[in-house]
Amino acid sequence: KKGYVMRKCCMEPNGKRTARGKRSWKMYYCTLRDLILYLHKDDSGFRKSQISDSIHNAIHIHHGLATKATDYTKKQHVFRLVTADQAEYLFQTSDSKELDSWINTINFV
Ligand code: I3P
Repeated sequence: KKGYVMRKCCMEPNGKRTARGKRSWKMYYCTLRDLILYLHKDDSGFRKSQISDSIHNAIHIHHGLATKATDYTKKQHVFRLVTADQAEYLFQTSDSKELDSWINTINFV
């Protein structure tokens, strides 16, 4: 699965709250491949110029869990992803269909 999403970092991979200044929403082109969510700057995806960024922003979803972020009311169509290493992210998708599709893909991949 692929597509544009907005992402907010909430917790770092150690379970510590993401620091002020690093908590803003950013747009990425997201690719799910081999249990890894790659966040690219744009849809040129795995092109050479982007590979280091893609790897730097990679999120391992094995033993992670995606759920609708019903407690987050500032934006619509948002899900929360908690990873095995206790990182936590919010992702905003374009509509409710995309929201369900991302959640199901991440949880049942
Ligand atoms: C964050 C940014 C986020 C905001 C977050 C801020 O500032 O304004 O949009 O989250 O609030 O810390 P920065 O860009 O300096 O990291 P919301 O959009 O959800 O309000 P938070 O610290 O309460 O998560």
